[in-house]
Amino acid sequence: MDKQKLHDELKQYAFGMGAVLFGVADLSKVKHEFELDEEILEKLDKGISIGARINPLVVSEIEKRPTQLYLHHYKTVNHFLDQIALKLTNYIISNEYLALPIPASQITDWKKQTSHVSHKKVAYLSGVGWQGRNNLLVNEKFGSHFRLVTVLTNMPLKLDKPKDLACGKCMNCVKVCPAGAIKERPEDFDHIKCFEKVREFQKNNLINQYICGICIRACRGSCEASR
Ligand code: B12
Ligand code: SF4
Ligand code: SF4
Repeated sequence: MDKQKLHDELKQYAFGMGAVLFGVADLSKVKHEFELDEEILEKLDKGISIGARINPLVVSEIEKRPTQLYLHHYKTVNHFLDQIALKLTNYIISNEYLALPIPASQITDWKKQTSHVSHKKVAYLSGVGWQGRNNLLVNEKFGSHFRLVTVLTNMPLKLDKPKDLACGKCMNCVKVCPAGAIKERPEDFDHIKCFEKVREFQKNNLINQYICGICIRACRGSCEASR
């Protein structure tokens, strides 16, 4: 089957399950960065990036701190993405190719705060969005109102390319970050300040999770529903 057809078939399958973003990245040059067994990585050279919407009304409630509603939504969307990734993986395997779903949100090294694979990196390389000032992936339609998951595979799929887009003059997230972690240049983002703030929220806010959501709220894209 041709690569474009397989790409479109998987995209349709993912969208049919409720995904709103989809792209395929060539990972051959970056996969050495991933925290996975070399033997596994040798066999997999593509990453399928899938995005699911974060509900704008849930996020609109976050003013100074994360809310209970957001906590539940965060967990539900992670679970939803893991289910989509699992179904897509099984579909690929049933077509005699290899596939590995990467958890939507699992920290493997708490000291370094890393996971097996960077979903943002795969999403950027597959044209899903760009690295915003808020250090999140930003898409022209959804802003940062989406979460991500990745499926690694060796299926011969048509590859997508990174998009040449950036934040431009927008400074919405810089103005609202309670930690002062977001700067004008995306590369100056202060991970430590952000982490200290989410830890403070976790301790004082009765929310047993390192979440915030304020910089998601600020980044609305052109999605009508998020205004
Ligand atoms: C650990 C973690 C955290 C840690 C911080 C880790 C860190 N140092 O950034 C904590 C707990 C603080 C955290 C906070 C948040 N997180 Co978090 N987190 C993760 C997790 C589980 C692992 C990230 C990781 O491995 N980082 C290690 C570094 C090496 O990788 P990276 O941060 O992804 O960075 C890569 C890219 O930034 C890229 N890169 C760097 N510079 C540049 C420049 C350019 C131009 C390009 C193209 C790429 C690029 O290369 C880096 C390395 O490959 C991911 C899930 C995952 N598996 O990816 C979610 C994830 C990144 N988190 C997410 C979110 C939404 C949040 C929060 C908003 C929390 C919340 N839900 O309320 C905050 C936002 C903080 C912020 N503004 O960045 C989403 C981001 C979705 C999106 N649209 O981008 C993810 C992808 C989870 C998901 N399933 O969607 N997170
Ligand atoms: S998650 Fe909160 S503290 Fe971290 S960068 Fe976003 S707004 Fe700032
Ligand atoms: S709020 Fe504006 S500056 Fe911040 S990441 Fe989104 S588009 Fe970029």
